[in-house]
Amino acid sequence: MGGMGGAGGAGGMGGMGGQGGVGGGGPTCPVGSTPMVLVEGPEGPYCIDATEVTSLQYSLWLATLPVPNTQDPVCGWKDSYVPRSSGNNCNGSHYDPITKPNHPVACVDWCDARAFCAGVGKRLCGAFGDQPLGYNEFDDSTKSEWTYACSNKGERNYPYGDGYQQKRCVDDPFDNMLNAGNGHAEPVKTATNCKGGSGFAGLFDMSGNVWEWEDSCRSIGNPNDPKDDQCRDRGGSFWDQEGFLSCKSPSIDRRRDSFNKNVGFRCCADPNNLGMP
Ligand SMILES: [Ca+2]
Ligand SMILES: [Ca+2]
Ligand SMILES: [Ca+2]
Repeated sequence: MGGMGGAGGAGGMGGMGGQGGVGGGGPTCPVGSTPMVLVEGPEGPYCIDATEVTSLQYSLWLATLPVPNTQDPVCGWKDSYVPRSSGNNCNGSHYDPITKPNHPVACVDWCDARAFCAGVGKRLCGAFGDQPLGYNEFDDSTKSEWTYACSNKGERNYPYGDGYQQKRCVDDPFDNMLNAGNGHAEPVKTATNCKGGSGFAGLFDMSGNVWEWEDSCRSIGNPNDPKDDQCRDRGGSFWDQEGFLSCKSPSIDRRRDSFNKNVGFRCCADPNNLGMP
């Protein structure tokens, strides 16, 4: 069983624990890109990135020269996956894989996030069973992969417990200044106690640091324009205080094509059922 520690999901493996472990068969998470945590979900095991996707990880994907946007009709307007370096508080520091490799990539829109996840063999977190999540189901841990993992299977309001703890995660107070939009993200896992409990010990920054895009959108505005549709992002950021930082906080309504220095993402994936029939 020692091998399961790497997946961070040993505590939540339940009945599958006996078959788990590297070399012993059972579900494991995809290797490569961002390390993942194995979660025993209500509809079976799934994987979620242990951290927000970093600038270094994003750069390695960009280096493969992904072509926008060949697969997803709602993202057919994309002509580049390079994070924005101007507008909406963005500058070159929000995607700097050389000097800030472990900072979360920010200034990316929903389509960037979706394309990255697919490009590395994962998917943007949504509903169980590899489905988009209903726009108003963000707070339902029986539906949302993101919320289920963040809330320790629906048991908690925050990854670490029921009550909000200032500076436990990278929130606005974290840098000891209430500077709202003038704050900044930290390298992933900087808030070492901003993590899930027993079953999700390796899961960091679900509250705060950067908001995280979710596969949960609704058609709104011009019905022929997917850019002005609204999509969820989750968990709040360094910009935010208590109201936006819980596992069940809704996003501000954000356009599919919106980007900002406090918005990034992480991916989910189906496990590899090694050795399973
Ligand atoms: Ca601050
Ligand atoms: Ca986050
Ligand atoms: Ca629209």
